[in-house]
Amino acid sequence: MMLPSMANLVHFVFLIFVSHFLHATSNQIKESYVIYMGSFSQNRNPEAIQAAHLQILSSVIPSEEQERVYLTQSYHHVFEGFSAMLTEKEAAQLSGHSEVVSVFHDRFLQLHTTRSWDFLETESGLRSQRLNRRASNDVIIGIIDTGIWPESPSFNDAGLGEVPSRWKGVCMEGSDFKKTDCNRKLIGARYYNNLAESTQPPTNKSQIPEITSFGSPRDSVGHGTHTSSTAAGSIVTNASYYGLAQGVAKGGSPSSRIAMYKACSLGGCAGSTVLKAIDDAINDGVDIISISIGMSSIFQSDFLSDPIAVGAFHANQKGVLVVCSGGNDGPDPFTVVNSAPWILTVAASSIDRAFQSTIVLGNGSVLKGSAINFSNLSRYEQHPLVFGADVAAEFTPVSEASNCYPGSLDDDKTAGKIVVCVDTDPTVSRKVKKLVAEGARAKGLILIDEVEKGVPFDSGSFPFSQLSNDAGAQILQYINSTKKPTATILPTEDFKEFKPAPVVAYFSARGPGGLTEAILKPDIMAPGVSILAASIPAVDIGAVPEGKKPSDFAIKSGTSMACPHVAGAAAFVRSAHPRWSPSMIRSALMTTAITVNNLGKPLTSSTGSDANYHDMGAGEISPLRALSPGLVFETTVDDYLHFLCYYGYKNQIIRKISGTNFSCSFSPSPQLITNINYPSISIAQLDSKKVVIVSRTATNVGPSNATYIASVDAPDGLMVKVSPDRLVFNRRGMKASYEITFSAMDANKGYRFGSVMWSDGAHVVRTVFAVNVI
Ligand SMILES: *[C@@H]1O[C@H](CO)[C@@H](O)[C@H](O)[C@H]1NC(C)=O
Ligand SMILES: *[C@@H]1O[C@H](CO)[C@@H](O)[C@H](O)[C@H]1NC(C)=O
Ligand SMILES: *[C@@H]1O[C@H](CO)[C@@H](O)[C@H](O)[C@H]1NC(C)=O
Ligand SMILES: *[C@@H]1O[C@H](CO)[C@@H](O)[C@H](O)[C@H]1NC(C)=O
Ligand SMILES: *[C@@H]1O[C@H](CO)[C@@H](O)[C@H](O)[C@H]1NC(C)=O
Ligand SMILES: *[C@@H]1O[C@H](CO)[C@@H](O)[C@H](O)[C@H]1NC(C)=O
Ligand SMILES: *[C@@H]1O[C@H](CO)[C@@H](O)[C@H](O)[C@H]1NC(C)=O
Ligand SMILES: CC(=O)N[C@H]1CO[C@H](CO)[C@@H](O)[C@@H]1O
Repeated sequence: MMLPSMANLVHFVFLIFVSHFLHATSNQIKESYVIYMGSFSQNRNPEAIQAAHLQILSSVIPSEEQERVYLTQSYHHVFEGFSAMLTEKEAAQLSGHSEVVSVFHDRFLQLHTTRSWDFLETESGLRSQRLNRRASNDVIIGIIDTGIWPESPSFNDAGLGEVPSRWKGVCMEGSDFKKTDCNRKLIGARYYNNLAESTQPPTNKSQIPEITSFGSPRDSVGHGTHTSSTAAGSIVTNASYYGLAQGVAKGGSPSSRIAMYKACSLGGCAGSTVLKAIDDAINDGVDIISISIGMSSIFQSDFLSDPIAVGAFHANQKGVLVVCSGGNDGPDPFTVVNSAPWILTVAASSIDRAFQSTIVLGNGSVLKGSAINFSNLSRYEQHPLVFGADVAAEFTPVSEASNCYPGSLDDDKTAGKIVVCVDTDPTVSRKVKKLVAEGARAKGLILIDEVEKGVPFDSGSFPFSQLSNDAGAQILQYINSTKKPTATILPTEDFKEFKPAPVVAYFSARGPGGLTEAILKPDIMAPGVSILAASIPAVDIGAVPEGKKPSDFAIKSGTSMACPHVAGAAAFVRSAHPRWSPSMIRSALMTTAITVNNLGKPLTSSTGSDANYHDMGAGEISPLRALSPGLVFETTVDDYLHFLCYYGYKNQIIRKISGTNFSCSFSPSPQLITNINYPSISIAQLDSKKVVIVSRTATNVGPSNATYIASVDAPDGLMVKVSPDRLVFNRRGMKASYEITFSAMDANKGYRFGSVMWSDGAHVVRTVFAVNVI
């Protein structure tokens, strides 16, 4: 027998020690888990359900730790489940329980403006004519977000009728929020205790734990106030951000009601809390739920371990449309989140408003930068100009100083000067660069950053402007060409009717979806760059220009801002068609979306290349056109159950989720997902030697007698044939089916994009497709 060497022995002992240690800790660390138990089927009261859940929970928790038998959240309105603090082992035990569908880590979800603490936005792309239409004011939009600032003029209820009698929601009070803060616009407000705050079990063990809430529905972040007013804010004339973007501010559906579910704080939102908010919102009676939050695209989990996907499924089953932001992790492919087929997933675009801040160089050159700043510098006074690399602090790499890296600038050399920095290191955000320049007592900052230039940054009163690479090269050349370079940065001006617009925002998350490529995601695009909407009064020093009152409005960017535009548009469509199902509304918005910009050219992404359907979904929303789509593609709950089946979930699980006797008619097969009656088409794999046949069923929602003729827009080498290519309807509500045959004889490999259009002369019904040729 060979003796282990001393070193090996030590290593061996060490490993035993470490694995013991890891074993022990992984069995002791308690983390928050969500235990999802499917549809609410039995006629039990909440107390009985909670008691049953506590019993299940106590079956896995050792008797000496019974104080942990405590539900941090309890779901018992529309679906069943709870969240609790568990060890990994206990969680695994619960996932084997016969009544449990899934057990998942209670992850923190992000507000989809995470990159937009840097960002800004403009005015709603929804045009004004439609306000003149007589719209029902019975549509209720539930917003799951950071709370609301009820005093904002956007939430005044002038002209609104009584709160719809079916409304079952509440207006929860807090130390700084009274029942009277709700009105006929803001009809409900709930808040939830955060994960971190709810980990303390109750002291009295014999009590059925009652979740004691504290806090307030009031927004202390600004995000929820902004999204709420974008979705359904009342009309506010002469709104502006310190004079910028001046005009009428209003939500996508100014006649709709708002209910706020404050599940998030500045740091994000616990998934368990978001799930609770969805359960409450459905039960309260909302028609549409707007969620501008999601998982990071890196941590996407499967549909049944994603609280938004789970909650949205049940919402859809109850006739509630759920609209979600697709995330800000673009422009790489596979970054879109909230991509379940029962969610309306939103991408972000720019609008036709630009914020420019002019730079005047000492030699007389004028450069157009992009920024929102309230610079007090004047055209007539020049300031010394330096490149960051030339004013590096001692022992600092020049590359760091050229990027305005924290600590990289020599204060003595930057004080009183305008500093120029580049953006070759993406780890340092614009916000940080601005703080670095400000901290180094610079007079202003000029940033050379081609990519983020399209999303103007709000630097408050610090003079700031952002240049393209070309203009940046010119300014660096100028600095080199003269002994005493100088410049000034003028305050921002906004330009309307900026062209081209809309343009896909570079940050907007892209398809295809990471979980399945057989559903085309995102679904649709809406304004999400530099959007003006209500906010909380600014609290940061420096954010308020000297001598001004804090603004009631703010300019923000992100798919967070795009999502409530679509929620508002959906409410608008619903107010005209109260009986339409969520999928009919989604179809109407998607098949009527616009794919050309205000120059009459195909929509582009921020790099200038043509945008494809993985960038923008079906295109930019057009709420007015969505009112009369002609035909719609209805996606039923049964379709979604088949989706789960094709995706690979077991019958038994699907029955629990749906609360029905559903039975899969086919074995799991990702290809079959393409056949779900969705208003767009995605083929995950098209073998160039084979054909794929996709079927769709259209429902006539236009005039009774209508004949639609098909036309196809297909890329070179891709054969697309529609059969029949003529659909005849003779009544409203009538359905007609057709097949589309795809074959890729000569098409290049990779994703190819196109569309099928049905037209009756008055309506054009556009179904976009993405086909992956292999
Ligand atoms: C615990 O709660 C029960 C039921 O509400 C009550 O009867 C009992 O007095 C409480 N015990 C303590 C220690 O507060
Ligand atoms: C509109 O707002 C601007 C700045 O906020 C103010 O100077 C102006 O007087 C206002 N105009 C009207 C008609 O209220
Ligand atoms: C601009 O504002 C700064 C402080 O915010 C002040 O020190 C400076 O004097 C102002 N300059 C002009 C020209 O008003
Ligand atoms: C400026 O001059 C330096 C040295 O003379 C040179 O390395 C650099 O490339 C020049 N930069 C530009 C933008 O011309
Ligand atoms: C200022 O300098 C830049 C860089 O050398 C040059 O491109 C530009 O033409 C100059 N402008 C004027 C008005 O001379
Ligand atoms: C499921 O099927 C059983 C037996 O066929 C029936 O008794 C039960 O009511 C059905 N349940 C539902 C939800 O349809
Ligand atoms: C539709 O066409 C049928 C004949 O095909 C006719 O009888 C009917 O009146 C028409 N309906 C309308 C509303 O025009
Ligand atoms: C607060 C402030 O200075 N706003 C200015 C921003 O820029 C516009 C256009 O130059 C001015 O009109 C505003 O006064």
